[in-house]
Amino acid sequence: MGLTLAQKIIQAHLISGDISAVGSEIALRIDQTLTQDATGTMAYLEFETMGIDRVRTERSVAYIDHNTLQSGFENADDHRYIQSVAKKHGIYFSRPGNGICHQVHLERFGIPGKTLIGSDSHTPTGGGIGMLAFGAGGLDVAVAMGGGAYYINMPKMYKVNLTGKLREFVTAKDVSLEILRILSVKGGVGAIIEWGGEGVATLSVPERATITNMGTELGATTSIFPSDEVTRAFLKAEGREADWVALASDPDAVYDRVIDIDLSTLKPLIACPHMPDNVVTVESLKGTKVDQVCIGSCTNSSLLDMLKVAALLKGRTISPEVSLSISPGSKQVLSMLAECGALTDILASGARVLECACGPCIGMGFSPNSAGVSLRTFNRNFEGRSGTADAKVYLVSPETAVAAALTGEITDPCLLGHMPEIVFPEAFRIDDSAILAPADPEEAKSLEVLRGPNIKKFPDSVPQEDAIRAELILKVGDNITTDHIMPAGAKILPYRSNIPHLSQFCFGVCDKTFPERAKAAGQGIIVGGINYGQGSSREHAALVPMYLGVRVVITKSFARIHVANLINAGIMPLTFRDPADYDELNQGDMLSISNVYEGMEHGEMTLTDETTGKTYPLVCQFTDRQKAILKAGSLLQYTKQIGEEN
Ligand code: MIC
Ligand code: SF4
Repeated sequence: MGLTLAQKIIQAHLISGDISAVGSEIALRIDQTLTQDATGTMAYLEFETMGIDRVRTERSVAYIDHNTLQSGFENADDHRYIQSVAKKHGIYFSRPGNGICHQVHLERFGIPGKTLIGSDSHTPTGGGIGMLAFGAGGLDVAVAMGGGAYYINMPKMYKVNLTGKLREFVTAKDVSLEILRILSVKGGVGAIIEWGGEGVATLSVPERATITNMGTELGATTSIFPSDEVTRAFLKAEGREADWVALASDPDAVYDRVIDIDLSTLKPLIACPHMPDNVVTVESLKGTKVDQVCIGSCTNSSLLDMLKVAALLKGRTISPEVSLSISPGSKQVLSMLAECGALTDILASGARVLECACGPCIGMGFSPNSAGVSLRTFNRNFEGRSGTADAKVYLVSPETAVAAALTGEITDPCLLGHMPEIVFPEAFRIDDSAILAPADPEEAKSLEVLRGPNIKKFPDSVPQEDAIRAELILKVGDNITTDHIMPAGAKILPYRSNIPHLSQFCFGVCDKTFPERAKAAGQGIIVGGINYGQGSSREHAALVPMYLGVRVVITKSFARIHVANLINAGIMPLTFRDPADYDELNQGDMLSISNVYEGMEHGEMTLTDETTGKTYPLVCQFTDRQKAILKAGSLLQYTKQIGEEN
């Protein structure tokens, strides 16, 4: 039986496990890692605790892209810390302003067939050039930098079979929104999505990267495209043709599910507030008044996207009612826009050009007006993420974004006439001056790591005991995102290395009293619905609840990266055997679980609600490694224990 492309790369990197046993734990050798600043500080603090001098990967890169406002000393200190730690330990450092991690990694470092993990959930962007790239918690990235394996459950294999060719004004973003419409934000859970079929050859690398990037919103483990002549041309334009290899699945590869999409039948689509899968046609919302339009983010900030935007804006002026921001994805993109004059066309239209960074996507400025309607080419429109609690954020393609910026209302971009022809350059402008190489091992020994006062000690974790008795301190519904659990934004992001300060904002979107109540309770249990912890990879969504005394989270189901982060932080994730039991529990109830260790072995525990006297079966499927991590209190403690034993 033939193998899928992902199975081939997994096979070539397999340290332990069985690729034919779907759902079982496998361990992978990791070739490359990336971090960004919002998760990076914590990841490097964790790496330092492991006491390893130099990274053991083929390539590790630290990017500064999320938190570039430097509204106080905190960001600047974190950046200096990351720069110094990178130099000392063999990690490349991409300076603030050089671009968004996923865009720059694709341009300068990604290699087809290699494995990559990144402390950012959109790391699967690398799948656009045939990398097997996963988003992970900071601690998992720290372990991989130290040469340790990356553990996942062997995913199912889905294939999206593309036929036809996109029509004018229908884009890769619309393909992403179409698959979200079909599968929903939990439809990819436990699966790797491979894009194949004759339609693949019609998509450029940036378009493929838009699609693999948004595979994250499906909850997929990752997404991947084959590496073909299109990939080769892209790498050649980056001066890296030598990194190219041809990669494809075997013709007789077997998939668990095949979804057919005929590209020629798609229409411009739009995701409505507040979920990326809330998708309808642009046409169906035509005439809706728009206050703000933002173009950029790791999903849609490539040179191709920006050239299209510039061509559509050329000679036109945006509506006086709309504020338009454009953030090119990298210094390469911005300088090429400047060189060919496209930047002038963008500026002449009335747009505001922002730094090459995440910016508004993570709520770093550009929050909409009260109850404002914001059309964004981003990948997430979770409630409150923009920084304005009552804003209505819609996700669209760059073309649809321009149409709204020009007319002041949601408009089908097809009404803009014809798409001007875009001449795509054969060679990109290569300038790596903002990527700093690490010191050589000899020089590194004498280098000092620079720490600012905002960097607080990593919080102590507590080993899971054999019996738990704690109050149900918070009950939440379905699809709770890590943006709900640990919000980001301009006011909070500077404190990503300061867990005590961050903790004041935990679950602020759902219940502002949570941090105080959790502290007062001493220890607590959270109950949630389906797909708990979807979205960002931020391990802060586990570390902060851990700091606030959360010992157990019981849900109907969890998102993949978050469940790993909970275990890494020593919080036990459990699920209801019967999802209907969720309805029986009330916030404030006193809950208990006894015989925890025995339950871990049998995969089942019993929850007693002492307030009502009722009992409920809970399910747990921990591997031996996960049980050991929970008993040790955290992955860090466990790694230390193993180190001491060896
Ligand atoms: C996001 O898009 O939510 C982020 C910010 O990039 C996160 C990482 C973080 O919270 O730092 C992600 O996607 O993992
Ligand atoms: Fe940055 Fe937004 Fe991409 Fe996250 S989704 S990496 S915040 S651009």
